[in-house]
Amino acid sequence: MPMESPARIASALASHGFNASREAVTLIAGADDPDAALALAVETAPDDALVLTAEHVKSALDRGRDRRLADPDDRDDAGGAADGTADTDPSVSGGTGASEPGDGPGGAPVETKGSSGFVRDPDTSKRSISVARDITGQSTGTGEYKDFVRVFRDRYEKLSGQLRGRVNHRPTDSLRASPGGADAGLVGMVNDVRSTANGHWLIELEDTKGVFPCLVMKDKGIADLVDELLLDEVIAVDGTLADDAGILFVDSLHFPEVPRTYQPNTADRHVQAALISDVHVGSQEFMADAWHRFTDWLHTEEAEHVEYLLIAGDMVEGVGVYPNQDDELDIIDIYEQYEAFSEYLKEVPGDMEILMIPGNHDAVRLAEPQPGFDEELRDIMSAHDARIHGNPALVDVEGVKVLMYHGVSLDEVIAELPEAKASYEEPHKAMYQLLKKRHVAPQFGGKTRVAPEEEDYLVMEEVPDVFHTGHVHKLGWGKYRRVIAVNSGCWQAQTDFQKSVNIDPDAGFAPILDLDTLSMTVHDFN
Ligand code: D5M
Ligand code: FE
Ligand code: ZN
Repeated sequence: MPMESPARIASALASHGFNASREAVTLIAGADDPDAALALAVETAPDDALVLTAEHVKSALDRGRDRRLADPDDRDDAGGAADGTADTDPSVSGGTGASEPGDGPGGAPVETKGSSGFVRDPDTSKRSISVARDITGQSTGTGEYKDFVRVFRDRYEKLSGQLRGRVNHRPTDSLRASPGGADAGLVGMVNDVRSTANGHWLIELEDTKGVFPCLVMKDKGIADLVDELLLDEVIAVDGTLADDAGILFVDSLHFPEVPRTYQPNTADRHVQAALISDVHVGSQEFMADAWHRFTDWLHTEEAEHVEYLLIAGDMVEGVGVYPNQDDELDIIDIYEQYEAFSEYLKEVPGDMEILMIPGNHDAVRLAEPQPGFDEELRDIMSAHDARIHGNPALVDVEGVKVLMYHGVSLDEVIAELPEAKASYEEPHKAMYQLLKKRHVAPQFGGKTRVAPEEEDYLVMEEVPDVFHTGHVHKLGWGKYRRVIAVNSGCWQAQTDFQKSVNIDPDAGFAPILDLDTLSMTVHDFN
């Protein structure tokens, strides 16, 4: 990779202990001899500077030029290429100059020109980013039975609140005491779904008073909806009680849903966010080159408005996540993995806001909601001052509500539902199901581990404007009732395990979201 690559420059500066501003990197990249410019900037920056600014670079380059003018013998170590001599610092990698064919041998003065003549200057005063709800620091659950009861009650309360208007709910105990043949509604948590010998469906719904059997006849035209049911989700049904009031014949079935009339929020100015996930640093399959191309691109004019980077989990490959994972590790120590990740993060322009949540490969508890990284890991990743939150997290970015969730439950949704409703090829459709159920991980006890907390953090109390997940390593996006669902792919090439089960990952893509229009473009860095 040529020395003038912004990612290389940022990482070289980082190795000298500097976090650099985007303009500083651009100035160095645009110098005729970026390597020399970098050395000069490092040499002349104040000892106590944590961030290398454009001012530092400019004054370093000015000094370098003055020195060159004053003392011709000194020219080689101060941007020597500017005078067209062939024997400038041979340590500059081969790409220098070759990637800027328009410059000609005479070159422009070193101090002003960015690569592609562009200097970024974001107006950071307009930025706003905050997290509404996050388990980090709030975890109280001890894993006792009563904690599970409490979290399920909370789930039921929150979601039944969303469903109450839909049916004329009566608690299961009062249903049982009702006259046979009466119309009745029930809001309940799905306890069991099974098909009967005659091809009908028996759904057991549970509320705080008990369990009640509900029968969906195969000719009712709602069998399609039964296909979508997951255990432990909360739904509402309407129908007629049997003569002995012992069972409810279902006429209609309702999910909590995103209202059809939902109008998403948008930002007040043209600004963009890159939504990525599953970086998997530490894996032999981590695609460093694609990552460099991505971070280089972030320094270009085309990415001028990309001011936020949201990462939905799996920063590192982790250790002991899956059987035999060690064979595919490039870095075997978990802390060293985070240190390496932190270095890659430093390639991202210094002025960008980064927010990240953990995934199942990260060094936090596996059960969801997952708290954000502990102090030790935060320290390791502190250079870029990234915001670290739990999984899931509801993030407000300039008014746009982005629900970030790593996505382990997607494996479950895809395994349980028919292919047309949820598949690895179209991960966004599995996300639509979660939006419909207003819960990021409805089914308990399967692939998704759930930690019982004071309340159910996994309920979508608010409708998000954007739902951002990862985990399945497939790129897919679409709109569900005006809500954008995007699964952002990964930065890890196919692993042996994935080969063995035919998972063909979408690696090296960066979905870019316009926060003012909520439109998406995907950039390919392969
Ligand atoms: O998981 C990436 C995807 O691959 C996700 O759909 C789970 C699946 N996966 C990967 N490795 C395994 C193993 N060993 N068993 C079961 N499922 C697996 P990620 O967790 O991001 O690596
Ligand atoms: Fe992953
Ligand atoms: Zn994952």
